[in-house]
Amino acid sequence: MKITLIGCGAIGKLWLASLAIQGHDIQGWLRVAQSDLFVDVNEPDGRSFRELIPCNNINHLQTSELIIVCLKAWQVSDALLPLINTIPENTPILLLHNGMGTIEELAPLRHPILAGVTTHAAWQENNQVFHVANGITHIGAINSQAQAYYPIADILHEALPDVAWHNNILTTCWRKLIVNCVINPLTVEHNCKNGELIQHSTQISRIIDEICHVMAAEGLHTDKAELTEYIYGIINNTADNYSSMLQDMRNNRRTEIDYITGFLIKQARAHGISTPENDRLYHLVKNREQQYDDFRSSLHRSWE
Ligand code: KPL
Repeated sequence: MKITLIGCGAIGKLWLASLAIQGHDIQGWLRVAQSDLFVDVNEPDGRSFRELIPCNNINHLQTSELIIVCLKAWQVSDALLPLINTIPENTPILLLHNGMGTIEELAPLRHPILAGVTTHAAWQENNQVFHVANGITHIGAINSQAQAYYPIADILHEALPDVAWHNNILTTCWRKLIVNCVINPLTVEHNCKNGELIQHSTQISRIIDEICHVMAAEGLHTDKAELTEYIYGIINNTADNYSSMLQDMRNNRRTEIDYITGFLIKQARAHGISTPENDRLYHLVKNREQQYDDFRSSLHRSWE
C-alpha cells in the first residue's frame, strides 16, 4: 500500500519502520523538507531496524492510498491544512495523537477521516527510538466517508499489532482523554512518575467526578467505579514512566494541555458545567509553559 506518514517522532518512526518491514511503499513527511530520513528503531525483544526512508516526495503524497498523521495535537491543523489540496479527496487520513479537538479544527474536510489512540510506548534519544512497550492501537471512522475503511485496521495490524477497529471510536477517544486528564497534569503538578500518583487519590477522584459530569452531558455512558479502576490500572502499568506531558515540560516543549484538559473544559462550558479542579490544573500547566517560554526568550535575548 502507498502510504505517507506526517510527523516523524518516536511513534511516527515506529510506524515507518513497521510498515516498511511489511513491504509497504511508505514515505515520511517532515516540516522542514528533506529527501530521506534515517530511521533507527530498537524493539523490546532486541530486534532493530536501521534504514533510510524516503521523505517529502510530492508525487508520492498525491498518489498515497493512506495518510497517517502522527503529530502532537497542536501541530495537526497547521501541518495538514496547507497540504490538503494536494491530497485527493478520496484518500483516507488517519489521525493518531493524544487529546481531542483537532477534528473540530479540520471539520470542513471532505476526506475520509479516521482517528486513533495507541497504548504503544516509545521514546527517542539522539535519533534512536526505543519501543519500550507493545500496546494496542484503536482506530475508527470519524465521518461517514471513512466508515468503509475498516480493512485498514487489518493492514496496520499486520505491521504493528494490535490494531482494533471500533464502530464508535469517539467513546474510545474519551476514555483515553480521561486517562490523560488525570495522569498528565497531575504528574506535572507533583513532578513525579505515573506510579507515584496513587498518593493523590482525593485529587484523582475530583477530576474523575468532573469528567463523568461532562461525559453524561455529552450523552456518553459513565460509570465512576469502572473508570476509576481503569485509570488506576494504567497508573500501575505505567508506574515507572514519566507522562508525555511531564517529558514535554522538562524538555521545554509545548504540551498538549489545550487538547486534553483544555478540550474537557471547553465541552464543560458548552453544557454550563463547572470544573474547578480541571480549571486549576489547566492554569497550572499553562503558567509553567509560560515560565519556560519566558526563560527561552530571555536566553535568546542574551545571545543577541
Ligand atoms: O498516554 C500517556 C501519556 O503519557 O501521554 C499515559 C497513558 C498517561 C502514559 O504515560
